[in-house]
Amino acid sequence: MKWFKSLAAAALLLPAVTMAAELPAGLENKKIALVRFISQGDFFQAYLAGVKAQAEALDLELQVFDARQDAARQRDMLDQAILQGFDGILLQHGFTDSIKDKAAEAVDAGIQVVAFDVDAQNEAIPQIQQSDAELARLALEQLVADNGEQLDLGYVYVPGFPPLERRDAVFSEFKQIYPGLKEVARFGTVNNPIANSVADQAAAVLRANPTISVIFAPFDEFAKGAKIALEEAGLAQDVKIYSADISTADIQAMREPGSPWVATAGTNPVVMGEVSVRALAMLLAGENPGRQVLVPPTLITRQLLNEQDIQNMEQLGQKLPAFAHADVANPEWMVLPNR
Ligand code: SR1
Repeated sequence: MKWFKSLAAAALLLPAVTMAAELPAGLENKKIALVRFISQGDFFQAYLAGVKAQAEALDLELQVFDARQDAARQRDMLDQAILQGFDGILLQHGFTDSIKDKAAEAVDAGIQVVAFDVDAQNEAIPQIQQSDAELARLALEQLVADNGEQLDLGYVYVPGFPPLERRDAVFSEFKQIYPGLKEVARFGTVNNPIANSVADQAAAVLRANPTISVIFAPFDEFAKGAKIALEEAGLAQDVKIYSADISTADIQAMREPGSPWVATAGTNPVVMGEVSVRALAMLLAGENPGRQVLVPPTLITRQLLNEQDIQNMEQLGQKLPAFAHADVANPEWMVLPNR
């Protein structure tokens, strides 16, 4: 049994990753930077966890620059990342105007750059996204299937964010296809804490628009805000919420008895973080992940969560494998984190 014990001891020393073929030489001793505009909320915390796990699996040194929703700070941080000689930069959210020229400067300096949910308007920078049009379509089709084509709805929206703008384009199409869908109020903010700020706005909107029977809130922090307002106004049984994104906290909120939050469409944000780093690693290895790196979303209803008794993201991944892993930016040699 001595051999068995030493084998078991050796196994414990192995890194917590799934080993694939040998890593390409281009990935040795590389430093990458995550330059993020927004970080508060379940989605962004989980996204960071995915970035860290995938960077560790590939032995990439990672530094996180957190602009905390300050566009000028994000620009400065991108500048710092260029000056500090990072080999790769992952841009996460932000505004085209504040990063476009700096992102081009990074590319010209030979730094590999990828962007998640921010448009740097640069052909050399792959764009990573959750197929936002499909995500909005899934949520809106469920909204119409549940509530019919004639209804007054409230819409939570903030312009300027590419994922929200892509979802908004699909919402506009739906309103044309179904003229009976009446958007009677539009509101929204990303001021921290986002959910509470949206709740304050939603409370006023609901008071002024008693005919609203549905709220379309295509960001989970927006949906949390709408839910708080509906519950405080005693309207949780009368108004339904359709959203984007999913997290363990969201699953619990959707499953609360009498919750108005009945459906959402999304991906696993941990997977989005992993895919973002994998796309960057492919560039560092001299491979092309493609101009658009898309991760398909899935619809999740309150009914499904209750019927399958899904309590958290881990169980969601067991029932719906799309939430555990995305076969995107995943060449033969890729080393995946163990989850
Ligand atoms: C303010 S933008 C918020 C969105 O970014 C990510 O795409 C998440 O899906 C979230 O809904």
